[in-house]
Amino acid sequence: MRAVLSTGSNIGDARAHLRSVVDAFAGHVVAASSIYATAPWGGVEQPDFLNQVLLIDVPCSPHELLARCQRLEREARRVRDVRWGPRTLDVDIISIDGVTSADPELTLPHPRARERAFVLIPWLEVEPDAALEGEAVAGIVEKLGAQGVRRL
Ligand code: A4P
Ligand code: MG
Repeated sequence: MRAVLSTGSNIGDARAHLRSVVDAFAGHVVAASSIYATAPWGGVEQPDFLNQVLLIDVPCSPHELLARCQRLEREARRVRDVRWGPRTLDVDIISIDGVTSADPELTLPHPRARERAFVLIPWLEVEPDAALEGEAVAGIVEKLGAQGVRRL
């Protein structure tokens, strides 16, 4: 199974936090996008983020993958306080091939991905014909605009 992960950081050594995810999935990473500097999405005033998208071969069940992602967030000493606020590391599962789920613990595809250029633009870089619920990601991005997402 193939999964699309979105990673983000805007506290501390953001590049190192993103790299920790690539390292943790070493051997399963099919493609890694460039790193993007992105304006904060969601209305909280905070520093710009760095964001990246990874395509990985899922080495485990979807829930085990979520647990691994959350472990990486914990290892980055992420503190959850402000929703959509600043964070050392956020690892979201955007989609897993062939899996749809309405479970709030793990909703697939990620319910807010289609509103977020910081997810979709890096995703397009590594998978130009990507689709989200049957819709071409390229078309969704065209409607959204760049939202302050710059490739570094
Ligand atoms: N959960 C359900 N589905 C999923 C999924 N597909 N992937 C559950 C990951 N987690 C999923 O997540 C809350 C719960 O969602 C988890 O317990 C998990 O079981 P969280 O990461 O603790 O909550 P959060 O991150 O505070 O909220 P949310 O809505 O997930 O925020 P996001 O989506 O992570 O957004 N702007 C820019 N430019 N770049 C960013 O990276 N990130 C955020 C955070 C806001 N603005 C941003 C960025
Ligand atoms: Mg999250």
